[in-house]
Amino acid sequence: MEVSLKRAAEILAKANNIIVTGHIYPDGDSLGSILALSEALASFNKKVQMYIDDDIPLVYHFLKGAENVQKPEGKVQADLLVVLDASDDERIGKVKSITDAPILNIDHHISNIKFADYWYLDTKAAATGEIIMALLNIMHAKITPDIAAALYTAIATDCGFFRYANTTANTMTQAARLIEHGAKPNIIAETLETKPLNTILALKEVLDSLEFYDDGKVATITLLPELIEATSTTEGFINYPRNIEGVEVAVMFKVVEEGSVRISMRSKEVDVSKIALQFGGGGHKRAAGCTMPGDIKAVKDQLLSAIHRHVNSGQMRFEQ
Ligand SMILES: [Mn+2]
Repeated sequence: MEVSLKRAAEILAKANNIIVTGHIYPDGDSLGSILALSEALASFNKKVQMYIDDDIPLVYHFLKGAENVQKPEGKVQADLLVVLDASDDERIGKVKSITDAPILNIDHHISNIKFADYWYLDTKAAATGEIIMALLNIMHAKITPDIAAALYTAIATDCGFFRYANTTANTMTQAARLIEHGAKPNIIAETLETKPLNTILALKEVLDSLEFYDDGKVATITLLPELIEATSTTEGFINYPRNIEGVEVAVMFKVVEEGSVRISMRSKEVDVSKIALQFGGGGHKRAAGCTMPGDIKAVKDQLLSAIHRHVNSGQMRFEQ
């Protein structure tokens, strides 16, 4: 059932034992939203448990409470499962099976499949963190400096630090309020932008893999397993092909293991969420991803011909 944000607040108010989760491959938005909502719920004396079926990238360990996020195991008592920033229950991995509690999903992905018992979806929000900010307001929750840092991280990371097309006046208004509540933009930006040396060395090789298709409108980078092993993170790599003049769609192919390729796409105009959906993935109009089985050559051929059709048809363009 679709619910208003006010109704979502009521559902949260009624629950006492709450599990909060987000998608696998956690990012700043999913993790920041989980930490912020969980701290707010705990301040209302709720029992809150945070679960993510994945490791939390080192770069986010500075967020208070990140150390309390658990990996799912066995069965957990709860009367509500809150799923943040995930469009599909497949995306929460094993957390799906630790409880039979009803699910409240709060999300901003256009590809959301409306799997939950209750869902609030705002595809105009730049980040789930932006929605959580509004929710905390309705709940009259106190925005502590830790909540402010978590939500600022959530919002800033999903809108490329207020540079992407999803950045709205509301995005900046919420960010401004978070700064008033103690978020430190310089410290958060510096922390997130600092990269280990191994990542910069990996980037040298990644740039060697640059390829162009469709008259330079499509640019790809490819990461093989050894390279993925050698770097602490691949975050931000896709911005290099994305930022090249004339490139419409940027693709990062990650061969995580033999026979499985993880794909991230970024675009300027083409709706890449539709391409990702075609291959069982999802995301946003300008940022989407999927995982495809097969060897890298076959996967590349398949995906690039799908992109080719979209880039050249003009049909998949969308209005600003
Ligand atoms: Mn998000």
